[in-house]
Amino acid sequence: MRQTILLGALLGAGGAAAQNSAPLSSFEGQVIYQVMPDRFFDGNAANNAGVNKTDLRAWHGGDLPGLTQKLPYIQKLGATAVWMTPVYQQQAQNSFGTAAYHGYWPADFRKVDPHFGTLADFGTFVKAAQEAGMRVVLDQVINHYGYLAPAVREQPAWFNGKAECDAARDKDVDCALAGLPDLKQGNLQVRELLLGNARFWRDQGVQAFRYDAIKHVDPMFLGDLLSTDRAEGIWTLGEWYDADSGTVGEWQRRGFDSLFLFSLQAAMKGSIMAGQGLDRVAAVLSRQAELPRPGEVALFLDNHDVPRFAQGSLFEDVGQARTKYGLRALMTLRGVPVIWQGTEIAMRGGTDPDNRRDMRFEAQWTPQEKAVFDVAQNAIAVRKASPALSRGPLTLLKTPPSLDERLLLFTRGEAGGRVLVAWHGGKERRNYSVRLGSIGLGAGPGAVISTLFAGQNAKIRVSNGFLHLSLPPEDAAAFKLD
Ligand SMILES: [Ca+2]
Ligand SMILES: [Ca+2]
Repeated sequence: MRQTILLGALLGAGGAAAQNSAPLSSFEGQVIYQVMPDRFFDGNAANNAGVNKTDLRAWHGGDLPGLTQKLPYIQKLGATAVWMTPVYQQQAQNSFGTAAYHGYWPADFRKVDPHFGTLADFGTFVKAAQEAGMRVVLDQVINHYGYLAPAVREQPAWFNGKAECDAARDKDVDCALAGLPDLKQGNLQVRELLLGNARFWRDQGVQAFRYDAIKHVDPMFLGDLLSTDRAEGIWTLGEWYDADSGTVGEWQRRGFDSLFLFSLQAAMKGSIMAGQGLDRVAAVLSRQAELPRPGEVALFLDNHDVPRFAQGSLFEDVGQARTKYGLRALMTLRGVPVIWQGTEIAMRGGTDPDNRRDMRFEAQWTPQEKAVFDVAQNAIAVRKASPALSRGPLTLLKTPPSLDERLLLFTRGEAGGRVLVAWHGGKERRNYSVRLGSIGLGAGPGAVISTLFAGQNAKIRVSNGFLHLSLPPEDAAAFKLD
């Protein structure tokens, strides 16, 4: 398989040349807000055919005009980019009792589904986002059509069937994902269709693509697609479900700017929400060297495909408190944080479609939800104001083994502009004293340094060769060292 892929990269449509000449696109320093338009905000009731807001499997009426209307909200949170799940024309019918509200059952890749609005509405959104200084990340489906898309009947040669699946060396690639009509990217018409789709949406002015289900796509085709995107300055973010650092690193080398680091999401959920040791997070961070471009990797607490982060506690107040911890922690990491709509208010919800409840805005919030938003907004602002937190290298400090389940320490940035980060999993407020030499930190004695986060009582002081930390329970803090 690896040999095939290398060959693909060499033979790809100008791939090697493009990679050498075009500057790498970068999202380092960005904060992405993920939106599922149908579940975000309804800006035009005239396109609400078949809408039933009492059924989580039906269309709910959210659309592109609604997204444009709520851009100031996203800006107020502090995000700098918007990733929207697909807005293509979808199959008209339900499958498995579910409508195509989520956007992953395309019927025509170059039309906007009427539920979402028109191509002109898309253009209006892109223009409004750019005028607000924000980038647009568009979800791209390249693996399949919707179950009932007309193309499936009209173009049988475009799809892998049972014979192709049976003969496949890589079943993940050539067999249907959840039974979806699986595109044969080796077919020249399919290849031209998909490369043309990317060109079509690049021409609408987007800055980045989030590519869906890349584990299931012909890797040789992917290499060619990525080199054309790169030549056009498009940032590419791949979704390889459950990817760990090794997989992310491998695909960054093969042409993606970024992948979602699912292994870190799992570790953060376990450590922050489920009370497992922080050594799980340290174990993932210790694999940074496997990432060619660690500053580009997409980091998240949850998304539309996994249960909501706050759902990890049976109790709403605990879920809210630990979501504050999670949001602060996320903003201390190296990479590109991605916030799924509603996580900034600790929305609850189990597996799909319960994790896709309608977004609620300020007027509908409880005081507790407002308090989570305030923490999210402040944590994002702190990150954006700090070159070390937004772009600096991450250096893991060696926590004493007796403390490594409840204390995670690292620095961000370089000498002269460093920030010390401390995640504390303990259930109670605690003071810790750690010998500077043992954690590899060489700072002189100094005054008390307070946390950068608002409304948090956390402080450190260096004296007599020790780092003394005073930390609130279950929270992440950041301290400007020099
Ligand atoms: Ca609507
Ligand atoms: Ca496939």
